[in-house]
Amino acid sequence: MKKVLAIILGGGAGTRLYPLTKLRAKPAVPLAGKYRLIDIPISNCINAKIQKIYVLTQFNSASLNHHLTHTYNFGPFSGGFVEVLAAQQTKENPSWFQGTADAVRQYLWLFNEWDVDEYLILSGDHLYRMDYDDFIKQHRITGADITLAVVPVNKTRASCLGLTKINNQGKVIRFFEKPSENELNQMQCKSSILGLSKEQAIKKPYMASMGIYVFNKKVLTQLLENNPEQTDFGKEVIPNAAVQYNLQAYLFDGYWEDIGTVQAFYEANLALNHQPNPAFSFYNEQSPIYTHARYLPPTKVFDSHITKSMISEGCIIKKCRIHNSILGIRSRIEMNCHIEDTMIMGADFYESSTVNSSYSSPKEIPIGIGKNSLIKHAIIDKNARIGENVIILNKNDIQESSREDEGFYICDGIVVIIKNAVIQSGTVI
Ligand code: ADQ
Ligand code: ADP
Repeated sequence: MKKVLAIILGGGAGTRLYPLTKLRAKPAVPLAGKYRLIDIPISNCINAKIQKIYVLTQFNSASLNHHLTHTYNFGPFSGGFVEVLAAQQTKENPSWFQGTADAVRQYLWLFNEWDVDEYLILSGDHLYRMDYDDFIKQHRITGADITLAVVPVNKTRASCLGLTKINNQGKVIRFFEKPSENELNQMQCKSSILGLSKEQAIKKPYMASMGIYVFNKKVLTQLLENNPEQTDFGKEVIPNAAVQYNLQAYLFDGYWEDIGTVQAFYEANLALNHQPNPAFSFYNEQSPIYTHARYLPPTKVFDSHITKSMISEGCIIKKCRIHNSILGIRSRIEMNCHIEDTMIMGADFYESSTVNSSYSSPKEIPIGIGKNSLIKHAIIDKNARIGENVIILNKNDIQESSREDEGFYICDGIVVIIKNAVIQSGTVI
């Protein structure tokens, strides 16, 4: 795997995950209480012994750099690295990345300096565990120019993804990005071709692209240099490559979720609490998910009732009821709170005890959740200061609302309290 260079697409403008991307690049969005989105593809790479990793992002946020430099150190003799490449203006390219393929094209000069055989192109906002080693081995065995990972899906999911039509040899002969109803009818596959069982093939007759590709180095270079007008892999590069090149499909049959929208992100996080077998598990010693090792103290819980929840390190929880929720690192929950179906991302630091004991002025609301508060169906971003007796449950059942100056948004009916926001005592949302 020394001959593979991984390129992670870290996100465009970040609008679909806004306001979680207000103060950070998408790859740095916290996940499951103690991880960041970027930890998923990077861990999959490390577990497959791929150690040359670039992350392409639209803006180079401090939290992303901080996280990567403090987390991924391969040592001086391994040749491994994780580096962020942000979109930059040059004479030739006066604009930001125009799309996924354009993002890769703008740094092709750098990628081509590496003596590698393949580029592994990955998305930065997916939750899955995949053996890239097996993926690349299949690419080499079949002698493909490009291999794309595909998952079987049903009709509902199919229209939001790129769909493939595969022949008996596993070759992709057509590709439609997010097909219309008409196009969808032409894209049903005999899914059993790639080794799916008959029942699965009937339930999920479409083979969707996961937006994950292995390209032979020369092929990607030709495709991007010869077609400068093509700026997106799914919309342009892959559909055209299916006509000209040997494009193979690699079947992935595990859990895979694109968590690039607020709703998908919220649901995938809370699904981690599912019992007995959550669809995705962080408890896998063979292929662990890595993150920043923080040396935080154990969580302290006093007289609380906590069910079906994940509590990260360094939290302080007093006399509360918590159900189906995730508490991120350094979360602080004061007395008599009731928290349900909620993701609390925690805090980047601890405050001194003087701040914590004082509620005398609005500025002094401490980080965390103040006493007697009720929070349901919400995301509370890092370092938020929620006062006492606050109620957050989307009382008017609003689907979308932007109240940034009041410290929150409502996205798909989920209240999202912005990072560093201050919510005054007694507020009802
Ligand atoms: P989408 O997810 O809709 O479809 P896109 O929005 O282009 O495609 O995002 C792909 C990945 O690239 C995401 O991780 C995104 O954050 C990142 N990205 C987007 N624009 C970027 C930019 N300008 N710079 C850097 N990174 C950027 C794609 C495929 C479909 C496939 C789905 C699977 O096009 O065929 O089915 O992924 O989720
Ligand atoms: P994480 O634990 O989320 O991986 P860190 O705890 O290392 O990250 O810090 C996250 C960010 O918070 C860093 O950018 C750091 O500089 C910032 N930070 C740490 N302590 C404080 C503080 N007391 N006040 C403000 N920002 C802080």
